[in-house]
Amino acid sequence: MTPAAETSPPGRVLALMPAFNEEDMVGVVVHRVLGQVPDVDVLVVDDGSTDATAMVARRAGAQVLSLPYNLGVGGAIRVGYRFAARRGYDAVVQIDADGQHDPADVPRLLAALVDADLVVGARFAGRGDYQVDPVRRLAMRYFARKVSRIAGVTLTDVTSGFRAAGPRTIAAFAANYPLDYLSDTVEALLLAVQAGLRVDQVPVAMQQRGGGQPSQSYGHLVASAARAVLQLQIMRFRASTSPRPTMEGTPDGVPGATTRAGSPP
Ligand SMILES: Nc1nc2c(ncn2[C@@H]2O[C@H](COP(=O)(O)OP(=O)(O)O)[C@@H](O)[C@H]2O)c(=O)[nH]1
Ligand SMILES: [Mg+2]
Repeated sequence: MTPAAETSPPGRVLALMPAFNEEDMVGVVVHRVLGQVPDVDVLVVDDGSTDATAMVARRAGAQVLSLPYNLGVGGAIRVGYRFAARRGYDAVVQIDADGQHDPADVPRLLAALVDADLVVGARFAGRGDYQVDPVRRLAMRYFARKVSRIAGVTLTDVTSGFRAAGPRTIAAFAANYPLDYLSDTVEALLLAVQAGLRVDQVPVAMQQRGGGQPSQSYGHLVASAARAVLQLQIMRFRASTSPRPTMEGTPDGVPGATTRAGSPP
């Protein structure tokens, strides 16, 4: 990939940032994203934060949608995709507000949209030295294997929330985006695959949190993982008993897309 390709954004780009009590880092992240992509618009979906997240984000140059009560990450992302679809954005890049995703990776994610409808920023795929505890790591590997098998695409990090989406994915996710924790990453990928969208991944570096608190307790993580496993089994069963649906029947239908294998890890 040439440096020119890395720096040319695919049309109008919206950086979509779900944020819950991220006053420590959201300003830095917004500022750095604005520095990475020419003419990017940044939308922070402030999800009932009780701190100064909205004010800090606005001061840094973001548009802020403040939700009246907490919808969770999936709900905030769905709101963001609807915003992008209505306003005719050509690409969305989802990036966390806590500083864990490096805005310097955004141009590479966007550049990969030339050949894909949805690009996942894959941690542990050769860039950076981010560590997670062994239990989480095991769960992540499990989901990656399952999703890759269902999708017929090699994806090594299906719980990453660092993603870029092209116009077809924007239409699909504006129409339907899963709300539950973990579904917002794992199930969203499967929805894209089942809609016939092309999914790919690029390696990204992952940082430790820059401030604030992780949103999920360990107990909630385990419960979410159990629910996601069940969901996967149901989706796999459905996939094995019915023909793969396309988006042609949906209001935002985007016919003609195909799925192809992602990059190897
Ligand atoms: N909109 C919204 N964003 C949230 C919520 N919980 C977490 N986030 C944001 O989602 C991103 C990832 O959250 P985090 O707790 O760091 O998840 P982790 O990185 O998977 O541990 C961060 O930008 C958070 O601010 C929520 O309830 N609503
Ligand atoms: Mg985080």
